[in-house]
Amino acid sequence: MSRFIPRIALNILLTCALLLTSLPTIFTPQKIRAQNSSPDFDFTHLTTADNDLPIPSSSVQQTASLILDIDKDGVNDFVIASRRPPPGPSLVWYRRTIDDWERYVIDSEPLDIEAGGDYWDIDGGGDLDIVMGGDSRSNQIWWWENPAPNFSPNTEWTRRLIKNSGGNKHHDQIFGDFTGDGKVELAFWNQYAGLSNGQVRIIE
Ligand SMILES: [Ca+2]
Ligand SMILES: [Ca+2]
Ligand SMILES: [Ca+2]
Ligand SMILES: [Ca+2]
Repeated sequence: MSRFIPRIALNILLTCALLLTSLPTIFTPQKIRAQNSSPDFDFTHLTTADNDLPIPSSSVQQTASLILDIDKDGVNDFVIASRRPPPGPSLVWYRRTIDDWERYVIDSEPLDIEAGGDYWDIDGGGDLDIVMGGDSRSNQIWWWENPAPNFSPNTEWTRRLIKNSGGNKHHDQIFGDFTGDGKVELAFWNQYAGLSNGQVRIIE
């Protein structure tokens, strides 16, 4: 489970960085020194508001982010999920280039994606695939097949259904070996599945 710890921390940092884009009057300096960190360690604040990054979607609700190395070049990329309204790409990734971030569309269709998401090589093809779950308007969980090495900014990934029944709302998913048999399962919350606080379910 140790692999999840740094990734979760990075996800939190990324989410905070994206949230900060809505607070330009507070965080106008481009360099933000991290509290309680080495004096030589700085964050660089990039924002779509200043065109440092392309906007992810016409949607005004960016609900989930993931950090993973999609193209397997040894450098992390990141994913942004959005939900309606208004319509727009529901899932994009930002590919790290030598000195910039390039936006690639994973899925142009509008989906009601909830906060959460995770990644794993679901099909065993040697590249990391992505999972997201539906919000309170959706009973679906989806996964997208990484098309590596055939990437282009407008080449969308194949989306497949993991769940299309039962209760709505799936706020968080995570891959792990929860049964201790050496094989990875997918666990997810299903908040509207019937119990007062929803249910945690595991799919092998
Ligand atoms: Ca990469
Ligand atoms: Ca794969
Ligand atoms: Ca693949
Ligand atoms: Ca297992």
